Amino acid sequence: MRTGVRGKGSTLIIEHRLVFVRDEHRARRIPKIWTTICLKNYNRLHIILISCGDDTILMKILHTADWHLGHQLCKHSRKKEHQLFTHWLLDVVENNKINLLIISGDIFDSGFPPNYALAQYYDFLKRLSETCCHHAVIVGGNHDMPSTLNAPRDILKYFQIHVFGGAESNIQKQIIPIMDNNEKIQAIICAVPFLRARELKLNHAGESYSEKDRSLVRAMVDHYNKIANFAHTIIEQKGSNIPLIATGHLFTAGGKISDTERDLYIGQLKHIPVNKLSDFFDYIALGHLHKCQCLREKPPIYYSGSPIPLSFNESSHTQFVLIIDFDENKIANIHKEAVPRFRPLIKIREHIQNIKEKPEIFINVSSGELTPWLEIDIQDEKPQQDEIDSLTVTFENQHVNVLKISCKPSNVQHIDFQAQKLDELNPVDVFQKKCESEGIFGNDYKFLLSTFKDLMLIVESEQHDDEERIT
Ligand SMILES: [Mn+2]
Repeated sequence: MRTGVRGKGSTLIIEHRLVFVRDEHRARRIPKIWTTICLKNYNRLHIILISCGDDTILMKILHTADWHLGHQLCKHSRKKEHQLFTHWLLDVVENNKINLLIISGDIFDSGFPPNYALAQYYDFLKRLSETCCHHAVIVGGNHDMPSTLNAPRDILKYFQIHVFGGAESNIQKQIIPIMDNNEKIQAIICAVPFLRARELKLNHAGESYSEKDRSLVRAMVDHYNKIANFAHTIIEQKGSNIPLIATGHLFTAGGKISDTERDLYIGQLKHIPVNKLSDFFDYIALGHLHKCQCLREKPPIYYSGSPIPLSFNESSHTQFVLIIDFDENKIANIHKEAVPRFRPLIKIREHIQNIKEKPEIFINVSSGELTPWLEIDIQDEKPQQDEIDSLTVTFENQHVNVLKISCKPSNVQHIDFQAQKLDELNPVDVFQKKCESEGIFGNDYKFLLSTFKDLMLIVESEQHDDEERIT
């Protein structure tokens, strides 16, 4: 079909043609609309645009994880940053015509999130359902309480939002076909949340710590293989090449961790070797590590990382969400979309005298929408209290909020200059400080830390059981 718009001395010609393109195996011919726009100007022809139909890109997925809604940094709420992030994300969804959103765990920072965090989550899902993105798959992370995430799942299903707080007893329920407007399957998602020993029906009685870890890793790998085989059977029955995508919230061997995360993984063996994950999956969307990273190129396995830095140490790297384009059921492109830094987090490690002389050089950051937050790690032993107080005033005058000041531990004893409150520390930090004060280091410390983490898991799962009994 050809149309023309005639102007003074020039004509705009728009031509739509139906063409047939061979697929990559040259097995079938695919119809496409070929559009050409030309400007004929005093008999000279200028081609303005050639496009081969919007129908070539079948599906666009946005992969994100580790939002930690309800998180606090040194008792300061991250509500505003999360608000700006979710609004920005909705724009990204619209601008990129995303069809499917995947959130790979740690939606909330704790099992019992504050009401404002729940409101942010529901508000986001409501707004998402009003965009072009008609499907979402959300799985639980280690920070999420399965029952908290699962509570609204029956109603969310009506909005094509599929939620899996924990592993299902019938693994086939975790297989979600994503349908297009013509009820044709576009993709199959194997929704795997953070896997707990209890959900995998493991009985650790009489096993040593390392045996427990090994049997948990085996059970996790089995879970992925089982679900991949079920999904593969469905795809074979359909007789077509539907993309198969898995989610996960786990620690893989080879994953890069930040300084803050390193403490969490000392002595842990519960990481899955990447080569043990099934090749059936066209893409594996992971959460758990907060730094965006590619673990394997083919077939691709990615951690999206968290959208906001969850500690001052994590502020040194850029945060991303990932956009995966499928063309003819194959991955055509994986794009990292940088998340703006809504609030700069600055960490200064310096001698107090140097900071006092030129404070402005340390806070020379590109400004975000919100007041920057600052952590100062003074590289001197026992600085004067009035000097420390004056630092806070100096930075407050430059519109930077000082959240934390610590100083170099003395050689005699490891003491933070500013006494930290118990609720600023996580249980592992407290345990570490106790071991330090008792003079327990090296392998003894690693062994004790492993045992402590086992105890924490038992307490956590008992709390979860109690909570399930109540609901
Ligand atoms: Mn996390």
